[in-house]
Amino acid sequence: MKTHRLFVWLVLVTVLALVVAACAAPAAPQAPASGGAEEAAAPEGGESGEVLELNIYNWSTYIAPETIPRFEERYGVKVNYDIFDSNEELLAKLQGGNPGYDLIVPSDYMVEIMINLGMLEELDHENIPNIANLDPTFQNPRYDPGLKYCVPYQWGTMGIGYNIEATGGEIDSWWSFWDEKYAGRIAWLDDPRAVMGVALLLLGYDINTTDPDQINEAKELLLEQKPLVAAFAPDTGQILLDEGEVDLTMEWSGDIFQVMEENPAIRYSIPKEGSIVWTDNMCIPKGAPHKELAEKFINYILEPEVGAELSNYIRYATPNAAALPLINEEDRNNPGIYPPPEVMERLQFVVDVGEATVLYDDAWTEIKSAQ
Ligand code: N2P
Repeated sequence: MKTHRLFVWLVLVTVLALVVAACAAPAAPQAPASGGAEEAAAPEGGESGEVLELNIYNWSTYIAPETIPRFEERYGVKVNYDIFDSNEELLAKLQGGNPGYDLIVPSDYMVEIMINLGMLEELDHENIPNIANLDPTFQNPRYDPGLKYCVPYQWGTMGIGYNIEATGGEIDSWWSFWDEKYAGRIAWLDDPRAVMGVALLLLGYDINTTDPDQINEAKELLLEQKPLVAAFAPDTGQILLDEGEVDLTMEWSGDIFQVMEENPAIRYSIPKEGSIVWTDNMCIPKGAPHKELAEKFINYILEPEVGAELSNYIRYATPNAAALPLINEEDRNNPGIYPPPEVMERLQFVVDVGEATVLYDDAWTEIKSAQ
């Protein structure tokens, strides 16, 4: 009896200790779904010899299956990998303080915003010699001159993914999103600057306008079209399309090419009115616990074989000139992945619009909440 009570008491104390430990622990990023290397050779130990961890926060569908396990194995570290669906979500997650991430992947205009808010660490280029592998066009971007804070990861376009069996022909215009024939079969990306950018393009305005009247007109155009919309997809339009939930979706290039591999009815088009081109970047947020390891990871991604394997799997374009010869020929010659100059001419980059951001956010809230 006495032994039994002692046992119960020990169990209670242990449970209590576990609960207290769980509550005290900071919200740690989750382990990657891809799993980690079990037998890590020569671990990059911390001061007390424990295995170092790298906490990555990246977009969904944006890594190859081998990328993380090989890094873990090579450096004897463990990678925790979380995902986000939009630049705005990434900003919101970090704005109240870095919850422990070492590496994040914002797009161009978000890099600009984060630099201005003092949210990024400067990179030590000595730890990233493979920067030399980048194509010269990516070595000095407008949003981060001299790559002081970030290094390009992938680039691509935004366009229309569609099911050609449902449309009965090619789609080459954003106006098809206003075609009643697709009522309830259309998805936008849940991305304020991208969707407002399309409406501004159609009105003949700059996608980065700060003019309140033009932003208002773009909002009205989208409100008119709202009854036809099935969803504002959080970076999941390709799934809705693949599963037959919608016939047209706005999406990032590679996400559509990924589902096309299994579904021959799916197509991707960069509309004739123009669209958005973007570069996503590897950056280290202020307060990152493992800055040097993050720089090792950046350097690793810039290895030609690693970079090519990544792009060949996720089907976005590589900024890495040394990786380009290793890109599958089919993708290298695909105008949807590497658009020819005449298509590039009608593409624009989103830039930080400073105080006008609030006008976009307000318009977006109104559009999404309209019935
Ligand atoms: C991947 C999204 C690519 C990022 N799902 C677009 N900037």
